[in-house]
Amino acid sequence: MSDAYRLYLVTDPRLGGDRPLEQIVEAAVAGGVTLVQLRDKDAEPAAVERRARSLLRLLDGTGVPLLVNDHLSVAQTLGIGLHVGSSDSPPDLARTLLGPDVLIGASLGGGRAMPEAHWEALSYAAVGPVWATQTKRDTGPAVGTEAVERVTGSLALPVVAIGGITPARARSAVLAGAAGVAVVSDIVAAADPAAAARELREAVDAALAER
Ligand code: TZP
Ligand code: MG
Repeated sequence: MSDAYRLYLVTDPRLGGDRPLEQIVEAAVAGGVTLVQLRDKDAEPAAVERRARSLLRLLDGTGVPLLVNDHLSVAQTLGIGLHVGSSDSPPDLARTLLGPDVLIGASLGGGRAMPEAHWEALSYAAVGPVWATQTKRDTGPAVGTEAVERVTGSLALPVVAIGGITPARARSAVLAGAAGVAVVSDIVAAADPAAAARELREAVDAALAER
């Protein structure tokens, strides 16, 4: 199951230039992305739901699951996974409403105090920013691969490293214990998102084989 976390694409509508998001996601999946999160901080729920439906059509038959950031109601309507930050819906509520079969993840910085019921509700934890990032403004300082090591050592959950990921850093993150990496700009802003994804995926696969 933790193979699903090898290369996690997190979308950002501001970074793709004038290319439709669907085009970038399709290319990235062809390049080896294993999970997709629809993340659009500015869109209304109805617009997020429309986008999610369009991505679901595109992902149909690929085996790549779609998660939505923040919007529990959209996840519920579409029966898809959910990623929550510290100020979003609590994971245990999300699990109760979404059921046992979808992926639910949460963001952690270097560590996050959460009631046990929240941890138990999660499918994975995202740790970051591991390296500095321009993509997310309201984030804490870079936590480094030490944080990945610490969290993977203390949590019985797959850990995904996020923040400033490049192929070389993907290797370091996996060697520190991550099940995979979550990437925004290295794929979404790339001139060739399929090639960017392929390079990241090769780095993750090679590091996992080395571990
Ligand atoms: N959460 C922590 S860092 C980050 C998020 C959503 C953004 C990562 O973006 P990039 O472009 O891969 O550094
Ligand atoms: Mg959030």
